[in-house]
Amino acid sequence: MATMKDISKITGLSSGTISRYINNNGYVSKESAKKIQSAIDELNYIPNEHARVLYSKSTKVIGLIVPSLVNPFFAQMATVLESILNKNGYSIILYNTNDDMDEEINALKMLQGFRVDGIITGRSQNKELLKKLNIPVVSFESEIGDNVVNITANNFLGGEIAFKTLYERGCRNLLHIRGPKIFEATEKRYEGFISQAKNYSDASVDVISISEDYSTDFNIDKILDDINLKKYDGIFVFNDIAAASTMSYILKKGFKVPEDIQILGFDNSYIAELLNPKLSSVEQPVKEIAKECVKVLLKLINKEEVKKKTIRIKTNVVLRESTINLD
Ligand code: XLF
Repeated sequence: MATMKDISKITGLSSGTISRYINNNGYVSKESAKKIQSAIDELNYIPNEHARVLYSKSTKVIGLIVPSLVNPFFAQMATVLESILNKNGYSIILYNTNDDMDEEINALKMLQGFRVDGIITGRSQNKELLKKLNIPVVSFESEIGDNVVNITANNFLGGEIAFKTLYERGCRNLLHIRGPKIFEATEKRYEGFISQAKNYSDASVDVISISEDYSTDFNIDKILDDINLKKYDGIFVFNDIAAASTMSYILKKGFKVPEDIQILGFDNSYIAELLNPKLSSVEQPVKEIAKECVKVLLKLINKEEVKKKTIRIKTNVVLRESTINLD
């Protein structure tokens, strides 16, 4: 395996210069940088990560913790976050906790052990532990407090938009399928939806709560079998994957979407386009949220001040075929 000495032999440069270039730590002239890079390419040199970490005190690794990889929104978030972090010279270690407190604690301990430079966590439940970590942390969804910066879609506004979207399309008998009460994001969606509904006395809203996010055992039939769906002309579901199962159930029962019942999801994840009919959905702007997470985390890593502790990203509705077209 090629070593720094081999690069030194080819380039005629000192190991100090080569090490500064490889660790991106100090001045190296453009000419020397070019020589070193072409020697690295020629020798297929792979830096010794242990040595590099000891030298630079940075692992260039970010821990990413998500609650559910079967939920397309989190799969998309992880993909986009990884790509932005890679462009900034960071790799990731990914943990999927299945919304399990203990799995999350285990992930946090492992990441501390790996000496990651920072952590990005979504829908975290271990707020006290996160606050105590001596590592920069950015959270999407849960508001942790202290030095942890929270970056999230404006879920309350999203809930308001959801109500208006269905109301403007003629829905007056609405059902909201509300997320698990421990999810901060979906609680805000519910509050926004209900607060808008209060402005319209000719509309009625029923709410049913679901106790968990989509998993491979998720059984929408068990939940909807007891509901008299004939009563409703519009349903707002707390996220896209649950909206997809709801729509499939409703179609199976012989209702037409959107003619009999209009359905609106939340996330605007990639599955919205793949469904039949295509799902209208309030957007969580994944790219913007991810960009902001990385921007803030890098600031925290570089010990720059971040004044805003909660950053809410504007959201909007993306209309497709599961709601009526007003044009
Ligand atoms: O935690 C919420 C519930 O589901 C999250 O933002 C999501 O909308 C992802 O699908």
